[in-house]
Amino acid sequence: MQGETFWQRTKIHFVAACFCLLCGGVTAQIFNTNLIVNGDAEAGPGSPNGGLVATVPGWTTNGGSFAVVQYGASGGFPFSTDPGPATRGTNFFSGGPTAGLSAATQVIDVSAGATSIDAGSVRGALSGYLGGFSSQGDNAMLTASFRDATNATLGAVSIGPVTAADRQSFTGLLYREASSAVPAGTRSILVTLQMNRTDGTYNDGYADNLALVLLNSNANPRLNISTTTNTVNVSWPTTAADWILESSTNLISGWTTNAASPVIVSNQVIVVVPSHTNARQFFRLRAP
Ligand SMILES: [Ca+2]
Ligand SMILES: [Ca+2]
Repeated sequence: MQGETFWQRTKIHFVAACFCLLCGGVTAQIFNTNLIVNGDAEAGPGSPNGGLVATVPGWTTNGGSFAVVQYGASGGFPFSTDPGPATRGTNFFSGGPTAGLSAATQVIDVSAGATSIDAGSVRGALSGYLGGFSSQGDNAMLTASFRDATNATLGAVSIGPVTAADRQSFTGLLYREASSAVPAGTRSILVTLQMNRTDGTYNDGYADNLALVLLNSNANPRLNISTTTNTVNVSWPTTAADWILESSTNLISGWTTNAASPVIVSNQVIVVVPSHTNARQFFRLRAP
């Protein structure tokens, strides 16, 4: 229950019950948001045939033949209907036409979160879709390396590779996620996307929708509540838009995902709950 926020409501009046929630006084921009720039491969051009593109915004390509390719490109690439992200846009990352090993990196400055990181309250969640071509073993890996102020590596978290067996030899991309505590002393994170070729000439390691989100247990979103005659309006900041609202008639058990659909107004996620459905109801947010 630590770090969660609860609200208690009665038929007569509403009582704000806030437990275990502390504001850490940190810069919120680095928490609860995807820190990878252009993780979806949509910020620049995509090749219609698997070839190289002029630029890959946000990424530094480290040799190899790192490429951005359109779904459905000619030559045998994933289609928009193949396994992969539900929202996949136009492009994905690829190992490219010639190299056995292709890589791209980006460095994320997280020094603004130093206080919380050094207090040990921050976790890094890495996720993305990784894949390959048919029965070939070509694959992709994504690694986030936590580095101190001198760029020495303190730890890492990675996802992949997704094997041909994982894909049951279908062309496409599968979701993977992993998380790790961010070590005290971390000031930057080196993100490395690496594609490895095992078959043929083309490097068919594929990736899309890559995300690195830092979660700060000392800066969990706060729930707000307001009422009208017939409704209870529960809201929280859009910086935690992917958190899940749960409700129960008691604090001990019975927590279920609230069925009401959220709407976003300005910088708030709002869930409107019909009033007086229960004599007492509690709400909490669960991290995704
Ligand atoms: Ca994409
Ligand atoms: Ca290949």
